[in-house]
Amino acid sequence: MRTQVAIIGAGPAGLLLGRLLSLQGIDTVILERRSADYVLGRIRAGVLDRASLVALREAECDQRMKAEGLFHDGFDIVAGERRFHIDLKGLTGEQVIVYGQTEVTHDLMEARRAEGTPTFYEAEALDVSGIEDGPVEIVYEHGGARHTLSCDYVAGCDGFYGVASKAIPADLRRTFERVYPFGWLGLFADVEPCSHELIYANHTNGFALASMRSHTRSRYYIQCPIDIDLADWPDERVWDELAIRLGPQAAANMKRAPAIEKSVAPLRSFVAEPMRHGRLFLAGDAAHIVPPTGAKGLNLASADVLALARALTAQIREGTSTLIDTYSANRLAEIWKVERFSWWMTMLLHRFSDREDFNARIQMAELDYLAGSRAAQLALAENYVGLPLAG
Ligand code: RFL
Ligand code: PHB
Repeated sequence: MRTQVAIIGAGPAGLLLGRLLSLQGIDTVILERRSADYVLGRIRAGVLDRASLVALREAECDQRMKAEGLFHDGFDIVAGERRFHIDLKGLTGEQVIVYGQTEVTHDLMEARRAEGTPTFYEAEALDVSGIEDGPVEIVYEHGGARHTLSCDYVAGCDGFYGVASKAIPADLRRTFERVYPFGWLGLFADVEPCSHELIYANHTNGFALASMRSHTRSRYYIQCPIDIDLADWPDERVWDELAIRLGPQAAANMKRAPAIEKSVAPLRSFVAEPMRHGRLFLAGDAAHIVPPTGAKGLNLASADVLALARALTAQIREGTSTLIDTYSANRLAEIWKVERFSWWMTMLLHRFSDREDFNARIQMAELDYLAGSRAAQLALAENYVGLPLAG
């Protein structure tokens, strides 16, 4: 089999790239290790910023998001006894949209199905070769047999545990990582949210977040030790902890119901440099991870893919290499800003058991400053809605 751009991974990054390239008349094949149902069943991101909005619009896949997404003007921060509002719209003129990653994935899968462009599910890429001097080939396993996909370019959209980045020689690759000493226990329930906007809480028991997917579906998270046994966390215990951490106002409005999903996610910051080597390009979680506190993972993937689709289109259709040559450096400059923001939000809102009193006091001072300073709120808001996109 042969294609112009082989895409490894059918998460949001891979599907979005496939769609943007198809609209430019460029051939793609997507290889995805999991089944379509498995990919659709992964409950992850909930908040879309400017990058995802622009990307879905360019992909002509934003109709349902615009009709069913919840447009939010801001969110609340709870810190100790105090609850204050970050007025995203008033500060930046922009909103964010609550629209689940599962819905984004569903819409992109449908668009690809309607185009008739090939996606192979349960097709695991095992090896990528020839990215420096060709021929470029991907060996993959599908239906119990090994196959080869030949292509002009490879897009590694295969997430944190993917294989694409391993094709970059180890001596040219540099990674930066910070693993946080806790995780998030997430709970999904078919109940009305406790607030019409998100609530981020810093409590002495640890961080908590009240989010949602719709007016009838809530998504909650609490900070927890990474090695907890979920059997020790029956739903009632999670609800009790949420009620404590989110504060009395949220607790009074909180409706409880059995969890339809409950899981623990680790928190990590990670960047791999460079994002391009020869004919291989990385995008999304394959190149970087942010802790979810700033709601940026999916949005960063969207911004990568917007830039990569433009770069590959210019190269393939016009033979202009400027954009592919600058892809890695330009994206990394933006990515590090988002890494900084996500790290800052994480440091601001979580409990660090090994922290000295000094650091705890600094955290309280920072929250106090944020509560009272328009300048500090603007700095938060402009990052949360998404910094301006290059180009
Ligand atoms: P994905 O979604 O991990 O997709 C990669 C795909 O590649 C496949 N794959 C392979 N396929 C073929 N061959 C191989 N060898 C392969 N190896 C891997 C995988 O099966 C998979 O389908 O990466 P992508 O597309 O880059 O998308 C990134 C986002 O999924 C991620 O950044 C976000 O979910 C992060 N995130 C959030 N982002 C936001 O923008 N806003 C949020 O509110 C937000 N909340 C979250 C989050 C992530 C969370 N978790 C669970 C980590 C909340 C949580 C709890
Ligand atoms: C979510 O709804 O899953 C969500 C929202 C905001 C975040 C992280 C996750 O910062």
